[in-house]
Amino acid sequence: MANSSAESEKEYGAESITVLKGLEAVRKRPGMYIGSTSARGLHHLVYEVVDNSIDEAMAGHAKRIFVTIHEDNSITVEDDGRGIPVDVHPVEKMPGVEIALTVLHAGGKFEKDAYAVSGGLHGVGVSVVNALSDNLKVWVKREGKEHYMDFARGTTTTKLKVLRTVPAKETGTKVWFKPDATIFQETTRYDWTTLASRLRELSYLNKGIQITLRDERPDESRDGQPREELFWANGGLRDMVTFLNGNKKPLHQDVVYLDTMRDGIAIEVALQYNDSYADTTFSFVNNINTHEGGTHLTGFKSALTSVINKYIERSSNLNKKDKEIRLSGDDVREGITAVLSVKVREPQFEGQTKTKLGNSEAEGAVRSVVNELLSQYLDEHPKTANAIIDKAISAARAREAARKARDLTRKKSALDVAALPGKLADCSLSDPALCEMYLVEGDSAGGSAKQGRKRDFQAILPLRGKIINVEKARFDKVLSNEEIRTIITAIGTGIKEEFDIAKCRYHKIIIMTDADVDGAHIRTLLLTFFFRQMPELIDAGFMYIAQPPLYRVAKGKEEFYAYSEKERDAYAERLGGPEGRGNIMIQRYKGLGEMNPEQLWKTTMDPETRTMLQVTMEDAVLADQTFQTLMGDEVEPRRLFIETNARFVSNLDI
Ligand code: 0RA
Repeated sequence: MANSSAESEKEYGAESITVLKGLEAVRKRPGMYIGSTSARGLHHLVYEVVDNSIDEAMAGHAKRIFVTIHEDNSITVEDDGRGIPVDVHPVEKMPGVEIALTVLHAGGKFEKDAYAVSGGLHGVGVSVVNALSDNLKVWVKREGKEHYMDFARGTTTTKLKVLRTVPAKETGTKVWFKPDATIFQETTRYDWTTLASRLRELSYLNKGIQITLRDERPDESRDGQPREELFWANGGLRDMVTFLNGNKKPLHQDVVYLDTMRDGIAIEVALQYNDSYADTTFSFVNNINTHEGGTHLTGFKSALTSVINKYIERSSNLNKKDKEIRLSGDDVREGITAVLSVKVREPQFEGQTKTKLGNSEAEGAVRSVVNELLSQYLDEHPKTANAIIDKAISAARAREAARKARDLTRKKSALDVAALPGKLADCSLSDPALCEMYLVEGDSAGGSAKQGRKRDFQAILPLRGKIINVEKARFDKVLSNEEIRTIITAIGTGIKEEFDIAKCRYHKIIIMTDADVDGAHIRTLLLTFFFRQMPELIDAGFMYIAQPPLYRVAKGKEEFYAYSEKERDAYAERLGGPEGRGNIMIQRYKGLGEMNPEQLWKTTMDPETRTMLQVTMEDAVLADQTFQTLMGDEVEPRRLFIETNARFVSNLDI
């Protein structure tokens, strides 16, 4: 039975009023605490609970974590740590476990180990999960007893009690929760792949921890057997690099690996070069993917460039010409797959998405560690060192040759906004926050879009030529592609070193392609380009995918547009009514070109009624894999992907 608020006030005094206020705030503005109430926020609840178990494991007290998705999409997270404290807190006058689950930002109320660092992007604590759950139950095994409590929407429903005695060495915490469907209105369904990717990533970032994910929801393909996967990386980031290079050809067998402490910062680096031209570097701070980089990454990059240049200087087996070469950062990162993870006590996150490390001390610490240990590694592994410098030198040569061949001034002016491409039908407003640009496949659809658009805020850029596959070409070649240059120019940000998001001319860049295989291919090429060359646009939430309808269902003057077969059938049913289907016309759109301007506006471009997918960087590791799957030479995974839709795209109604 839930305590009435009057009753709990009497029992707990003033503290509980603060508690109620805190959790009320969470329920009122959940987005402030978990980012959003979409699928992303729903999954965030699990990460928030798991982060606590990871903290306990990072402090050396837990080894195993079990995450279970139950049939009703409720979740259990269990660990074998010390157990959340159950003794009554002298100031709060509540058991520790109750504080953790009902007081916002309760973390500081506990004595933490001297070297403990906390993960979690928002780091808001489990009380937020409690507030956003219909019910939450917690079991704590500690000091030879199993304790229990439960809650409803954040308020205590069963106060702490002892269930049974257990052997003293048996300790741990188990949390079960069922997300509140009135908060998570979009969906309460957990996605295996989303959870698995993050748990896999956490296992790489915290070597030795065993994380098991189990799915108890029925699935015919498994014949009633629950799906289960264990994530356990004894090699830490080494295993992550091997995983990331899975579809690529490594240039050396070993994964270069460093793992040490410096100035109170735990620093771990793994890297391996492959024969591609892409730079696949990921950086993390306290288990959070720092998409925007920061001081730690700056330290890593500058040390990498310097170490490789110095290695060349002192190499005896290089000719004079090679010895004189100066490698740039781009040269030494061509074909690299690298992961950098640091753990700092008080991270300062900055930037658009708060995924850029600001702590200045991290730069020097990472730089000096990489300088020392990477030089030493290369000296001790000459075969690996040679493979790396060969790659970097050939990158430098290619770049130099391309630079000489290119008319630099022409390139510069071509990317200047002053020289806006003629085929761009620009909008008349100039405030980027109001403006959107459609990248439209083909001239005929481009024509319809131009006529159908609202020209004050909608710009149209028809794409007709081939878009280059950026996975398989050096940057210079990418830039020489006519369509790519047009896109860069129209967006206005510039690219690479010159990239400046403040110059972005549209805050919505919408890819609009046909709903067929060619369309999916073009969309993927474009996404690969943006992911590789302008990830900041994805981070900023500027990238979208248009959703044109697949069917028009009409009878007389009544018409509906359907975005799936299910919808089509439902509309047909509705139009048909109890009298039968009569003269219902069903038209299947094979391409955007089959719609007239008015239809295109109504179904796909009108902000009042359209549905778009927002492209997110939620899981860059997975996105990179996805791009590789798509762009690699294997046909079957590509076909499968196109059929099952883009993993890195999350649903969003605009
Ligand atoms: C603070 C202190 C102690 C344990 C924990 C927090 C803890 C929290 C969670 C949340 C999920 N699993 C957890 N495991 C441990 C223990 C302090 C001590 O025993 O001295």
